[in-house]
Amino acid sequence: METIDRRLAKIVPSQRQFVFQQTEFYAFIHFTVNTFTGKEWGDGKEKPEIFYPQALNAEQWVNAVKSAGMKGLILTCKHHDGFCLWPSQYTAHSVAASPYREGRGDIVQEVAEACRKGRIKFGVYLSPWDRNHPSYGTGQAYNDYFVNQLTELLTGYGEVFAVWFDGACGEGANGKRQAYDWNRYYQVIRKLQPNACINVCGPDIRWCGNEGGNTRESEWSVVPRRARDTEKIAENSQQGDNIEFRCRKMRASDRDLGSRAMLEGEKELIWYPAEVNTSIRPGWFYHQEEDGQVKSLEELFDIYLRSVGGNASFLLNIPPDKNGLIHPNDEARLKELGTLIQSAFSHNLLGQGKAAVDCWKPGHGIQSAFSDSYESWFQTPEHKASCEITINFPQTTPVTFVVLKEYILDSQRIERFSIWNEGHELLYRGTTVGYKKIVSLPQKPQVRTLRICIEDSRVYPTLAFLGIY
Ligand code: FUL
Repeated sequence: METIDRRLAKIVPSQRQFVFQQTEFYAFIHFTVNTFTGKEWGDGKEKPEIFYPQALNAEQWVNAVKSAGMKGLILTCKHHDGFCLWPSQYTAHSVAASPYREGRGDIVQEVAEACRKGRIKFGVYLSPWDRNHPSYGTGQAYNDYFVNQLTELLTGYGEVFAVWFDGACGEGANGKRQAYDWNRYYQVIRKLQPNACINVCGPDIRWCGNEGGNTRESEWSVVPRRARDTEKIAENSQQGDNIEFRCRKMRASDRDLGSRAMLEGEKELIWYPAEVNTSIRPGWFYHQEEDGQVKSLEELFDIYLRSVGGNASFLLNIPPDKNGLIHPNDEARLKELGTLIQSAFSHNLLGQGKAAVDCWKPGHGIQSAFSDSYESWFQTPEHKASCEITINFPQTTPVTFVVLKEYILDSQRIERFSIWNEGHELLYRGTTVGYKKIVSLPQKPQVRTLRICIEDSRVYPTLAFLGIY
């Protein structure tokens, strides 16, 4: 029988997931009638006349996003209130009925174009829960409506890198019950935008399980197939479907989704990497009273290190204000964050040192991990699940970060590693690496020698990149 570690090490990303994971850090933009009412969830009864951002400038959004080092943007084209930021031909509840650009505006278009111009990726959020459309709750008619809207978004605005499906539904036990035809939605997306990932209520990218920027100690991309259903709980519990049972009580927030012990006995396994989403302010939408509550630089950098540097991608929400602009406080913070990230990782000290390893597969020596690309990678011989990498510096050097990246095209394998100095002093002990692990050494140890011990892995470990900063 095949051993569990061999079975797990066969699970690899699809091409679209692999490309997506390299996006690392990208923006969420929450913007709708809520921006004008001050609410977080609109009820669908808002008058389109209230939607009037008089200075909207999508290029300002894109510039702010780029200044933080983000490589994509996902726009709430329709939030739970049902108001569409594009002139959908399937509803009157849209920008077309608002005073914005005298009813001739199309914010999806403006944002998609600004992204293209700024060379970042563009993605769409389309809320399945719709509190405005009369067909919501009727079954097929709403699914048709939803597919029509998806089709508009996926055919009218160029390449889309992500379709973000929110699991939220606040109808409650006595509210409307809509059976979403997920498989039909997925088929439409695959057909119209085959390179797009479907996030959260979708098969490609997994919600990390909280909205506070919390991350797991050990983040695995190889998880049980049933992890795909956790975000459909809100919808299914409304329909009396016993998904709790089907999911064997698995939740997106569970601490362990992918250790060997957890996966033992799981019939179906999938590659399903995590995404951490949080807002730069307390709310998802802009509220003037939160102008003084923009997350601090330290907090944002910390979330970045734990998400992008913890085998997850980071989706950071920045809500434009009533004028249709990103507030100067948020704008300034994004720029600071970008500068900090850039300076933290600008100078790889590995170049000054001499690296050696105690074993390697021919053609995959440690120097194969020196350049940050997937063209070459380090690998131990097939039967060795551990190895020891030693880096000697010509003089004592302060080290703040160690960056490790697995060659994930060959799965996620490392289970345990540690970092030591020349005095056999333990500097760090960790578990998973995955797409990227940023080890923070806030005490900035002065080292002459750094030893990285990969202590255990699934069959054999790989490294696509090793960096020391
Ligand atoms: C939640 C929604 O209810 C919030 O309004 C927001 O869009 C967040 C990203 O997802 O489920």
